[in-house]
Amino acid sequence: MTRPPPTLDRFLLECEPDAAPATRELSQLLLRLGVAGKRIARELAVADIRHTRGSAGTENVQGEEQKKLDVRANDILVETFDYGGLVSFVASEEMEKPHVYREGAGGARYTLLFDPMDGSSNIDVDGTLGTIFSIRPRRDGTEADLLRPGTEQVAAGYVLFGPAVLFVYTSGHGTHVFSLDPAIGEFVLVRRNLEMPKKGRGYAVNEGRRAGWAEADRAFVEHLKEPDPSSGRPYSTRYSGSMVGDVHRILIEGGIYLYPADGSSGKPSGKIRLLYESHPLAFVVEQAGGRASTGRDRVLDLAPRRLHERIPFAIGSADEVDLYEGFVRGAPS
Ligand code: AHM
Ligand code: MG
Repeated sequence: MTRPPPTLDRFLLECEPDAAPATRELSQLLLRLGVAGKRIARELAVADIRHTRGSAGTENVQGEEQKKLDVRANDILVETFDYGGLVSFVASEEMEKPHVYREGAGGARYTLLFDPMDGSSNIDVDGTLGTIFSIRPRRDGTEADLLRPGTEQVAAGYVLFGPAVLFVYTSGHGTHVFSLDPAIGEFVLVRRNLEMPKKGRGYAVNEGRRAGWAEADRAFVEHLKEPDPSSGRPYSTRYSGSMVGDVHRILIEGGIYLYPADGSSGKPSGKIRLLYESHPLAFVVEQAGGRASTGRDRVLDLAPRRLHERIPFAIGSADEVDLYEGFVRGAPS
């Protein structure tokens, strides 16, 4: 009898490296993130019918407009962990301060961070979106638990809302991809230990913001566009407005995603948030053989000083990230 590919719950039970109690709790946590992902996918699927697209009329702590679905996805995630004492608190791109749970908060082993709806500008046009998550060990139960390097993440991943709903995660033992089978309502394993290409042929960056970039960023992108068949150039631009969508493409096809510092639009450190976006995606991509860098430093080595800190962010295939760092150091290929 041929065995069907495992569902997420079976994979977590059978294939997570050890069955220590902490690992079991981690499996529970990941499973619940899968449930939250399914609920958010459902919200997106019926958004037009329920008239839930559009602005919520509020701003987040970074002064960005919140959409109704940003708020709804955040509420779903907060509510998902409001029982069972799995996490002591959650922190989110959409909340100024962490939300502390009362039940079991003291005994929980983990904390959870998320960007509930990544690529918010795609909400109103039915474009690709994602939910990014990062799981960390709970230490003293204060915000200081979070202001630590990305190497301390226990697990991280994202749910991609595209033509299919994908659940992608790592717990430090490879990166695995699951696809939601709507007929049974379960995530099913489609790629185990994903290995991304060492080199790609695409780049993702918002070139409309070029005027605010540093010279090295401009020179790097110009270099990618210059024809040189022997080194695979020119590269193709693939920018969707959703980093999860772009990074997922890069995981499969190779290439680089870039959000540099932008001096002209009030984003001297770029847009991407270290804790909710950069750290978790860096963990996933490194586990698939890729790299993530500010151009100078390995992203997973960085510890933020503040919860909502942003960093210039480059992520993708090892060759392209190496090349980018060469430009930043002033030593192009
Ligand atoms: P968000 O989490 O508020 O949606 O912001 C992050 C997103 C990324 O997914 C995307 O790559 C980028 O912001 C798009 O920003 P811009 O419109 O400046 O290109
Ligand atoms: Mg985001």
